[in-house]
Amino acid sequence: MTNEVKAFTVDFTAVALQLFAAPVETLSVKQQYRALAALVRRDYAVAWARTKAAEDRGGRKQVYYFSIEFLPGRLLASNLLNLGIKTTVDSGLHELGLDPAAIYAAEPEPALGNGGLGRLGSAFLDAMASTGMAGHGNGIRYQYGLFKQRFVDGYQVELPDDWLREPNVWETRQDDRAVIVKFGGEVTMRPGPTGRLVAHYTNTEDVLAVPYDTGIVGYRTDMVNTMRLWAAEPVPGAAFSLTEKERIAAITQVLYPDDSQESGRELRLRQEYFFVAAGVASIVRHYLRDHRDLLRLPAFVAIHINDTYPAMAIPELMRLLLDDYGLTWDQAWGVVVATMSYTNHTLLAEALESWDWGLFNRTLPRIAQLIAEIDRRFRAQYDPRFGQLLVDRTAPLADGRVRMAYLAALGSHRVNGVSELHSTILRESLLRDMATIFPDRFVNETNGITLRRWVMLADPGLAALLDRETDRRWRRSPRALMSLARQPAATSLLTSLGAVKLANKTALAEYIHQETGLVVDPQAQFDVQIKRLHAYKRQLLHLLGILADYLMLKDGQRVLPRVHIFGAKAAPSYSYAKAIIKVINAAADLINGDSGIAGQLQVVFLPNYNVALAERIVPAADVSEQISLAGKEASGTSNMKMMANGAVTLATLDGANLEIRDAVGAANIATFGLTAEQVIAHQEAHDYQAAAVAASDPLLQRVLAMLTDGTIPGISLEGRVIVDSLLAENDEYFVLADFAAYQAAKKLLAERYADPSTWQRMSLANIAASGRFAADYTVAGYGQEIWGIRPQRPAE
Ligand code: 26Q
Repeated sequence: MTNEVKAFTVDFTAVALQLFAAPVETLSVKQQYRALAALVRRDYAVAWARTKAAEDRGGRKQVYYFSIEFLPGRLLASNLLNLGIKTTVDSGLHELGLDPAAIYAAEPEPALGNGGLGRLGSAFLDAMASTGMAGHGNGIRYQYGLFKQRFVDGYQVELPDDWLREPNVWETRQDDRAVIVKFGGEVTMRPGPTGRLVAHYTNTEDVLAVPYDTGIVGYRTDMVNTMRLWAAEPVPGAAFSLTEKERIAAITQVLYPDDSQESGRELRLRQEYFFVAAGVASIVRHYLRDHRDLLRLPAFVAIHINDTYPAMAIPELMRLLLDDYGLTWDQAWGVVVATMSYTNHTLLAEALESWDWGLFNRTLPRIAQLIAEIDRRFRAQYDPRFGQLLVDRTAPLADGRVRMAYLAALGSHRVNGVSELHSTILRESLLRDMATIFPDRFVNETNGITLRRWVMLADPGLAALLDRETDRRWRRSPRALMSLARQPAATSLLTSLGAVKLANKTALAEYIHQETGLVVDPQAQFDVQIKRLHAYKRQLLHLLGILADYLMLKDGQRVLPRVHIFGAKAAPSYSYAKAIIKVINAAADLINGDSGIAGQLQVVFLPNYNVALAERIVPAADVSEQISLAGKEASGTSNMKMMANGAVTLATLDGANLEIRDAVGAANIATFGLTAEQVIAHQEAHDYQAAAVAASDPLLQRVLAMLTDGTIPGISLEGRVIVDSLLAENDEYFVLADFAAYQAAKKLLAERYADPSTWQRMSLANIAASGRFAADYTVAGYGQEIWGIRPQRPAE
């Protein structure tokens, strides 16, 4: 035992004893987890305090990343890794006869997000801390996170995620930093001492916002940034009824599990204003401790708006500057625009956020007034130059609604999309008129991922191999992975890569067996689709492909042995998505139970997809399905995660898939299907006829028949709904149009897979090219082009 390991076991035993008054070996795994976490917190406490003190000295510009969702994943193992003590701790735990993996898995997952948008926020916090950028998160401390998903008879059932029933060891409640947020009431303008009109609020509903801070530990740096999440409570000392108390608690009670439609609920509006107002107030208060001149705010503070949900930061900062600090409108607006920046994450017009003016006005009267004034001044200023039509199309207020994307773009000095294609479509189509008025505001920042979590933590076998090949350089300089692709790879490297993948697949096969009872063959190709369930992401295309393969097998044709693995949650109100889940599960039962094709085709839908489950699946993927309808997926990030773990992407020409293709070369990816331009052309010409496509393809006809003719038991309703969406409703997402091309692309990947050395070469090329998608580079790009800050330790 090394001295370090020894020292750890002594410390750990002592902390455990102190916390639970019992020897560590006799504690439950949960208790062991809590003891270890307490020890880890102690380890970074000094660095956290130092980071905050350095910040208080006020010299460096700080970024505040406002996001209604964060998805950090479990923190214990990641903190150990970033602190550089994971190997020591793993050995120490083994010395004590304990199981590190079990202890790490005892941590409840903080599921404070729906998917990509929340995960991206957390990846950025990790990357900023790791590269030495002062960047903090601002969000909501939801009492209940995203629902837990179970399948009952193949149907999705949602269970509440009561994650705070267990103590959250990572957070610190900061009572002395609480702020009051005001809702409702009336606003009157009265002349103040200087004769200017001053806003007075009466009859407001006051809510206490209490911050809970979590340290964000950078990879091997002494920087610990802060993720600040706000909880709503009654103001101490104020009288309130039980219903009032409940109304307040409701603000931070639940994460909206809906990323499909804008669900215009008052509570959501209150949530948005609550965390934004609290965040802006605490930033300004903090700023004024060391500075006097609010006109200089943008030199020291950048506020980033993660999609439009925090866009009220714009009128809220206006409100503070005007009402509380007496700036003039033009001064305040200048400060706001220079401080704010906005990322758009969606091209689905129906997903753009807008609010009913009446509701908005009742809930947030002063903010509504300010938006009306922003709107009025915008029209007055730009109408003469751009004409009324264009100004009408881009103004924040239209048709009795507040249009948040226009407000966000108007009040920010930068607007970005999250992949090249997405940013282009934003500029040329979705926000085209905005880009005409403000051409210099629009930039692209392609998404990125935390390679350390997705490779070092999730795939330690691969990480060890990459350490050897790059002399560990890839950990800090992910682009160093490119050296793997330069020379023809040694056979030994390819063989090791194959062995790592097989071991990962074997581990996932064990998990599948444990969770579902199904036995899958780790030698078969693992074909994976993991993401939220959405019509545009086209899990349905994947399913139709499986059914076609099944029919071919039954006809006696040979196909490559394949295991299809799904992970996806559907919004509880999204019945079409839920129908697809049911049909995939029912098809899985039929196919997995058919002894006539045993071992050649299997389908697994793993329940409760979340970050922890992704960490099991991603390292085991051979094929990464990224098959959204072109022009719909803003970027995607599971594509990057699986690529970094050596999967080959099966992709439409959408989102970041295009950049992945450019990075790996066309030979190391399988792309297929309509381009975004072709899709738009069909939509404009109204010349797509789904039924005609089906009629001309006998295999496709048989596949569709299976959905309604009873071949798949128990789906008479759902099968009908799906077939109707394809035929009667003319297949909004062009599933049938892309079907034949999809099958051909899949077949190509089957052929490549049949020759292990060819496949391993492709796999290696993907790993080698994945470095550029590290979030370390992404945040550096934001720093350079948007926030005006630099990493202290940039990734090379
Ligand atoms: C809206 C209204 C009411 C309640 C909830 C919502 C809501 C919640 C979550 C709307 C949208 C979301 C999440 C969107 C999201 O995750 N988008 C994804 O962002 C990723 C990061 O940029 C991209 O990679 C994905 O392409 C994009 O789909």
